Amino acid sequence: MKHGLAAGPVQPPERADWTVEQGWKEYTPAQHAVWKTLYERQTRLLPGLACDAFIEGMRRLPMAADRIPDFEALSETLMKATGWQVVAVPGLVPDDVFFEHLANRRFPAGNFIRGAHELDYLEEPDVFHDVFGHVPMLMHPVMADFIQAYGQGGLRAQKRGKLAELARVYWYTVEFGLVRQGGGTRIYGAGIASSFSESTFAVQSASPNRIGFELERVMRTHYRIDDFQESYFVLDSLDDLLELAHIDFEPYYTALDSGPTFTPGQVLAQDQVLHAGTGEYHAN
Ligand code: HBI
Ligand code: FE
Repeated sequence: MKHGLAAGPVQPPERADWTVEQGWKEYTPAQHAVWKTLYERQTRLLPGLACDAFIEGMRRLPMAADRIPDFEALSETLMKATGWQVVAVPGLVPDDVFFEHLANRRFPAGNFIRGAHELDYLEEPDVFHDVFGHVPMLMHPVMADFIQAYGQGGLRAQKRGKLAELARVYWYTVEFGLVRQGGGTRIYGAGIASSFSESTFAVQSASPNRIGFELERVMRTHYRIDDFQESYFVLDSLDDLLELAHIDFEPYYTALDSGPTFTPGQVLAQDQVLHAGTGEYHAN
């Protein structure tokens, strides 16, 4: 089901936008069973850890334990709620292709699923990460606008040579974002919400830093792609993303032409530290 060779050149796409058929009928019982295992584990875990918007989005979508969701059915529900669609892709797509989809409110989702022997290891975003992790938040009007704005901004950032900086915003919000809710801290990022072990780590472990989200600070902060994050950035409210969606990044890009960058675990004097991490996890 996964296109391309394991260690070789990527096959050229049949369509310019890299979309493929989901091929729902080709999923095997074993693949539906992997979805079921992941889905049941995560839906049991997330109440109390994920924000209300995530749980509400999940509840309203045609998603269940018994089968891998059909992208057309998801799109129908999403379209009515926020004007988004889910389209199938064979894996990671080039940045400009990714941005073009988001700018047009199409979320590219991997159509393949990880194997039963690698439930917690992912080389590329699969259908569980993309659909279970991302699609519930696309039901939320503010996130729906923010991700579209990221796509539009991505195309500009590429031309401006500031893609790495903009990608950090996506990483620390859409993928690994936390938000304050009712006196606590909750998950809204898809990278966390789709991961069994990182869901509890991000919210409950003493190890990572939890720091109030500040745009320029985040744009200067490197991230880990190989392990849990050392720092999570916390929004006061999901509504903060609405402002972020409308910000002119140009002055930030100019500011970022000089000044420091920060390592993933660094804590600064200027930070609003909600929790100072012990760092014990990454020390081991
Ligand atoms: N392609 N399918 C897919 N999913 C992603 O999340 C993705 C991608 N291509 C590029 C990309 N992400 C990013 O690295 C950009 O956000 C910079
Ligand atoms: Fe993702």
